[in-house]
Amino acid sequence: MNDLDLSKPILLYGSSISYFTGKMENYFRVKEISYEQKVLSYPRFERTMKQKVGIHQMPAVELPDGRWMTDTTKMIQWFESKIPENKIIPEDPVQAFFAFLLEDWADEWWWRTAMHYRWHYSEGAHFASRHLAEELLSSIPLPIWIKKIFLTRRQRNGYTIGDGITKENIKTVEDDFLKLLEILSNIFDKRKFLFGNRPSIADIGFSGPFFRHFALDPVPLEIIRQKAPKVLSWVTNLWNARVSKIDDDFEKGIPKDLEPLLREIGKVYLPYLSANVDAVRQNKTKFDFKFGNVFLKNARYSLYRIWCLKELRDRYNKLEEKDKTQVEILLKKFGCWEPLWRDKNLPLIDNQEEDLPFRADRKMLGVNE
Ligand SMILES: N[C@@H](CCC(=O)N[C@@H](CS)C(=O)NCC(=O)O)C(=O)O
Repeated sequence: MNDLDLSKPILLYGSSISYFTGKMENYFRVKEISYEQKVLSYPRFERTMKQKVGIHQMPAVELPDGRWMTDTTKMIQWFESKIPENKIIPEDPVQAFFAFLLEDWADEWWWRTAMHYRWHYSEGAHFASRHLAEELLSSIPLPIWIKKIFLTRRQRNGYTIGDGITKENIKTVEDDFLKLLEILSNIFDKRKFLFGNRPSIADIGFSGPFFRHFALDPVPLEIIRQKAPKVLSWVTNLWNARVSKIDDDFEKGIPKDLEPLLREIGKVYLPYLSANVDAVRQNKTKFDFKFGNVFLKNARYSLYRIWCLKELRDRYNKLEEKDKTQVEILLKKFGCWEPLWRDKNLPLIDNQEEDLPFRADRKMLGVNE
């Protein structure tokens, strides 16, 4: 049933410097879905979201018929199912599997690095705390300097030092980012987007960390300008892309230069998801994770990311046999197969996230505050 009314704009509630709000904006733009970005200030936004979708996080979408939605991953899938033209999900199921894997990595792994560059460095923290204080906390009658201190502490305690980053491991977190830039530069040297000259769900995923964070916050922006200007072009290319006007198709199969990204997923991200499974099982809200160069101390556990792992597995399980064989061969080649299936019986709660995008059970990190 098509219950999407596009005759009126969709409302997108969120901050104009938010990771996931920026991701949703990139999606709406490339897909030419008209939307109006709106700010609801706190504490009203938090109250309204909890009432409408069960938890509070950014962004939220309000449909013209009054329904509210949350979670960019499931919202995008919902819009894609309602608007079959100009798809950003590749038709080739094997390609689609890997595009979703890249999207998940962009959403869940690069969040910490993005928060680090924004909140650890005073240039980033000054800019972002002032912006958020004025944008989101305007109805709270306190001086701006107090709001700035509050926001900076909240974000550091929640997402940087509170999520595994220490003085000792900052370098490994930053080296991880430099490696990402190198791999992406090599790709965008040859074509406009990850799977070809048209954007896919993988590009939309990466717009999360890049559009409102790495390509906006002073410290990472300068690094990108100096070391990876091609990546900056990709950010603008995506923002300007309109799928309806692009005739190019995706490249065939999995382009060879995506392999280093997929190998990183196998080496670091999937083992991290597995360490998170252990932590949730033992109800350890903080856990250490060490792999190769990456070393996190007291990272926050996440029930939401257990569900992300389940989603990746479900996506594989739903493939036709011939595609399964091909995906398995590729996952094995990239070192992703074993960590994807390492843990049996994931510690999910009953029916977790089954009502997304209209109702959510868990926030991205920790328990629901
Ligand atoms: N999986 C969610 C994640 C949304 C999310 O975590 N958004 C951040 C802001 S960009 C947030 O609202 N965090 C909640 C908080 O800081 O309390 C999505 O895809 O929409």
